[in-house]
Amino acid sequence: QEALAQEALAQRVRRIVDATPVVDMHTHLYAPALKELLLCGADELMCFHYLISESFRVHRLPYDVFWGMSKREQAEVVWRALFEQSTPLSEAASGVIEIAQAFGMQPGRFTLHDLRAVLSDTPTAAYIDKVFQLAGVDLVVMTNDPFDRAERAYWAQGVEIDPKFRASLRLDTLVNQFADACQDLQAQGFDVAPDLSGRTFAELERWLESWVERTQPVYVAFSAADDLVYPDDGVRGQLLDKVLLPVCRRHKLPLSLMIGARRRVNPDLRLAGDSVTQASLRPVERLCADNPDNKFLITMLARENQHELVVTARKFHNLMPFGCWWFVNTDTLVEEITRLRLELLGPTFIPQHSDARVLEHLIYKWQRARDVVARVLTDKYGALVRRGWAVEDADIERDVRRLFRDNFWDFVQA
Ligand code: REL
Ligand code: ZN
Repeated sequence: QEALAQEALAQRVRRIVDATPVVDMHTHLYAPALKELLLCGADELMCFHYLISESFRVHRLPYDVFWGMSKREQAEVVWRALFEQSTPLSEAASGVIEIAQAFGMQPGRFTLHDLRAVLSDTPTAAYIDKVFQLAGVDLVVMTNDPFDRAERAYWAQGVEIDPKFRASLRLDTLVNQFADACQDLQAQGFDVAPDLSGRTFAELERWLESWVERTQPVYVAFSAADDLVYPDDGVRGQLLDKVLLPVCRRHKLPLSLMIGARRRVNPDLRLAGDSVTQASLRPVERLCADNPDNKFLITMLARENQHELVVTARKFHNLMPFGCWWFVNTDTLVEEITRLRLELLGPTFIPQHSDARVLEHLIYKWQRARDVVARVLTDKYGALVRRGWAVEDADIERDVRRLFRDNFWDFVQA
């Protein structure tokens, strides 16, 4: 009897979770107007840096040999290592199988050749729509870097951005490599100095305002390792207090911090060479406490930081925890983190973002997020029902909408 009731509940939750479109609040996808920056198709999927790093553990090629190959050849090397010489058991490798299945590939075995035939390597409008529809996503947030020359050139032309794509301003270069940023800004005619003297703050503000105006971002962001300090009278602290936080306040933009990425631990692996570190939550706590009129979206890369992040969110309503980022985006850890957040915050967090780098990633990343969210919610609703609290479809719909879209939009618009 009880098993039957639980099964019926699972089906209701699943139906609602599947029917609720997602707002994907952090991706590395680009609107089609930014041309070659939007990646899709089988070869790009194989050259995803998650798979590249996994493939090196199998093929063991010298780095320069691998990087010297064309994208097509690299894709073939990765395919051979992870799908022919190995069973695609990892999170990233099995994701490819899920994408193929969503595109109607015959069950059984397929080859890279078959995958190339089923997926498109040009992101036509129809193809983008198809992927969004298969993924159940209706809007994605891009990661827009004003210091990326290719990207900057498109924005300078006054591109028309497809409304399914929204911008976010990613300021890692400014905040983490200020000397480089300064050189670049000086070359663009801004009167800035590496020692922050003279008109630097006013000029940085003028620069940031121009990017807010141009891209209409939904938030401003940067990532850090374990070196974030706040309060801080160093360069980063002054940039925060005198430029980023005031501009965010003026435009009611959240500041998104992605904490715990230790960059270039193995530079030979390029994008795949970054690692993880635990970080202190104290700076986040101070940021939230000292800047009550700012809003902070926070994600942390280390599993060990997840509990403290959730506790900190209980203390500060201007903190919104989001996503299970990169190395914690695995079936086991997403489940653990989602339960933890639900148990300590109720449905007032953003459970997931895709971090998609290739368009088709949206499909498997969101299928998985939906699987976990449905499983955890079913469990929690089941316990409520057994304790005598009725759970209606309308309740489930409201909760799932919050988790998949409203918590993000309400926070951005607050
Ligand atoms: O936004 C970020 O900093 C990271 O998500 C990326 O650096 C990383 O390479 C990404 O692909 C991870 O999912
Ligand atoms: Zn990312």
